Amino acid sequence: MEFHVITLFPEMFAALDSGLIGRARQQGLIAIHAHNLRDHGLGNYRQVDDTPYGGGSGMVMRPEPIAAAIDAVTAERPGLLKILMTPQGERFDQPLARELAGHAGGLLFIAGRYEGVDDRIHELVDRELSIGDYVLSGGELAAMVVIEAVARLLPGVVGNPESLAEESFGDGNLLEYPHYTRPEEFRGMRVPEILLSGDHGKIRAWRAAEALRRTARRRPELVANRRKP
Ligand code: 9D3
Repeated sequence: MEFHVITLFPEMFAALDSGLIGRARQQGLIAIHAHNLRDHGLGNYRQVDDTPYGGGSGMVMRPEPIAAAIDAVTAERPGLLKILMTPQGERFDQPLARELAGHAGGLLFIAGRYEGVDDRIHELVDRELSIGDYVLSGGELAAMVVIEAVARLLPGVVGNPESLAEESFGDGNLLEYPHYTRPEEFRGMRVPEILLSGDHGKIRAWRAAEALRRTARRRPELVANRRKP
């Protein structure tokens, strides 16, 4: 799948050269292209922002450079789903990641800076997404979060498909059971005896109970909204 981003900071996307996503790029399973919005800036100063009509603090991104960048990217790739990253967008979650992973035509993200984009840009995009209720300096990190969450769901990106199926939010909507590895005792803390017992039926039941117990404690809303198996 192709991921495209329109941004004033294309160099930030080098962060996706590492790890699982970097390997998926090397293997040709995904491609990530960051397009510099400045290339479509206006005039000798390549202006991309301006003062808000009606007054107020901060700057607003002008619509023409964003529209020109969208047109340039989509001209050769008409199938891209256009996604504006904005604090006012729909909250991104795992079901939405799965939905976006099914969009074979690829994804185009618009990452804003300053106080936001001219409101008329909303007409040019298909979706608007937020990654959560906290203030970032721009949409770049948010776009990277979505790219990573979507890319891991694509065939071949995660080597062992079982680890995908077992992940939190992947099916039962609960947090994961606790994991342990060597040593059996670490700073006085023992690995739960049942995990050393070799009784896989009991282990499975213990893990299910632990997952439910810690989810109820830490994220009670996940238990309340649980999809029944
Ligand atoms: C001081 C102005 N802010 C009031 C809360 C508005 C504002 C505008 C632009 C706040 C943040 C931003 C930049 N953020 C994003 O572009 C963004 C974002 C975010 O900040 N949080 C969660 N998801 C996203 S997606 C894009």
